[in-house]
Amino acid sequence: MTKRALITGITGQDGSYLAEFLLQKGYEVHGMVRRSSTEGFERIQHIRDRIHLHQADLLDQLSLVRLLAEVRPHEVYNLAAMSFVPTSWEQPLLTGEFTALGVTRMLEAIRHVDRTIRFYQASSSEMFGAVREEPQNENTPFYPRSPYGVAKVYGHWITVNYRESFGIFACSGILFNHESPRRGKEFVTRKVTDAVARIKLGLQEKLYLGNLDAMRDWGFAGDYVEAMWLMLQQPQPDDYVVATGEKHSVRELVELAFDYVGLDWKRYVEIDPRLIRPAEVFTLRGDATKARTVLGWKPKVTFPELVRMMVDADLERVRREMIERTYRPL
Ligand code: NDP
Ligand code: GDR
Repeated sequence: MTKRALITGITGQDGSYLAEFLLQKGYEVHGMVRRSSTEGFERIQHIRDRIHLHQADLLDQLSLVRLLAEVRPHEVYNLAAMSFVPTSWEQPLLTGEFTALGVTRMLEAIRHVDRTIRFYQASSSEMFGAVREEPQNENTPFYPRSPYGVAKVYGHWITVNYRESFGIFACSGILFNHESPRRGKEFVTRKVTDAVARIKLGLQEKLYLGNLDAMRDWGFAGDYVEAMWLMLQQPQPDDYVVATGEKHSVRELVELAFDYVGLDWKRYVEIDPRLIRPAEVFTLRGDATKARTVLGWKPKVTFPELVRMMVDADLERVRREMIERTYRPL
């Protein structure tokens, strides 16, 4: 029997990698997209003819009920969210509606349409925020530091609650930062690798950053989507931390990326105080022992490999764009 999966947030970084992964596993892949006057399907363009896209919205309860009734998925991966932390201070209510209450809407749809659907919730290490314990595991208390983090804590607990209240196979994956050449350019890793490529090729002079001392546990997105899938294949639903167990500072990231192309970062990087957050998450490092022992999951790409992969991809893309601009017909 062909398994059907529904992915919300399929146009995002993780959604695109997960869609590829599930196609490889032989799934029929459905994606939920919100209506926009300009379609943003770049990350899934290459698999566009192999997936099924449906319009619905996490803000619209009935649209979710209709979608589940139509697709009848075996698995739902809820990846859609307002995922950029600084924007959550600018739009705290929308962040709550979407990133927090949106989870309840999807769980309600499952409860009413088909309780046998397996559900994955994209929870985040941002829920740990300012907690002092390190490394953080599934039992570490939450101390979120942004409206985004607070919304994710709600999403996490409502997932646990629907599992305990209604017996829904609902899992919360507490994923630490994961990056790739498909990462949005507003996130620090991609902002750095894009700037390194543009500076190297003479298109940019400076890179403005915020807190260089912030430390994160950075992994590769392609590795992390496998953990999402593994969670839904277990005999029992549960929650898992997914991380590399290593942390690095933004300064190390910058140094590594500039070094790789033979540039001295100190000549190009400036601090812009406007990029310092109202409340910072200074350091995060995950303990993925449970994912390793129960799911048999482990990360494959190391931090230096990840940075080099992203710089290489940005160099190639920027070069291609330069050639396209030069040879564009008049
Ligand atoms: P992206 O920002 O790349 O993708 C987010 C997706 O959600 C996009 O498909 C986007 O659709 C949709 N979306 C965003 N904002 C809204 C909104 N206001 N209304 C409707 N749809 C919206 O995120 P990632 O792929 O990196 O992350 C996937 C999920 O995992 C998110 O829930 C994120 O919070 C969570 N997460 C991510 C981590 C990471 O390091 N990447 C770590 C831990 C958790 P559209 O194309 O229409 O904008
Ligand atoms: P984060 O990722 O907030 O951890 O959330 P981001 O890459 O935005 O920031 C990481 C750290 O870098 C510091 N920083 C900067 N960040 C950005 N974006 N731009 C800068 O110029 C800059 N300078 C320094 C930040 O202060 C921060 O400490 C990501 C998102 O994907 C969330 O959706 C996800 O839940 C978490 O990772 C885990």
